[in-house]
Amino acid sequence: MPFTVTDPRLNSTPDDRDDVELVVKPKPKTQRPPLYKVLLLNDDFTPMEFVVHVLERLFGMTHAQAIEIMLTVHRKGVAVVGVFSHEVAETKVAQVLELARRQQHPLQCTMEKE
Ligand code: TYC
Repeated sequence: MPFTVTDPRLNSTPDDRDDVELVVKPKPKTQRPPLYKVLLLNDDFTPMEFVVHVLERLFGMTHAQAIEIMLTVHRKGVAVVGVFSHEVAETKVAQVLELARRQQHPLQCTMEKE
């Protein structure tokens, strides 16, 4: 005697089976604050030693790191010198511009959202 299939799951497509687990990534409740790159720009007048001094003093670089980054700016026109919160990036830019202004160097520094 032939038997009848009564369980509907045995006669369904994968989409409507009730044994399929849905894995939903929970939306993070805390958003990370945006980060900002601080950029140093090249010019023809600021002395290399002054830029190296600024990078050591304000960005905690070793002398070797500072020379490397200064030369990157000199050759390429711009380099990222650090990534910070909005407030810290603003402070770093202001400090660079103030040191340059005091020595009458045209060194430019700016920030950009990452
Ligand atoms: N180009 C400058 C020079 O030849 C050096 C320099 C490097 C200036 C980096 C600015 O951000 C700078 N004296």
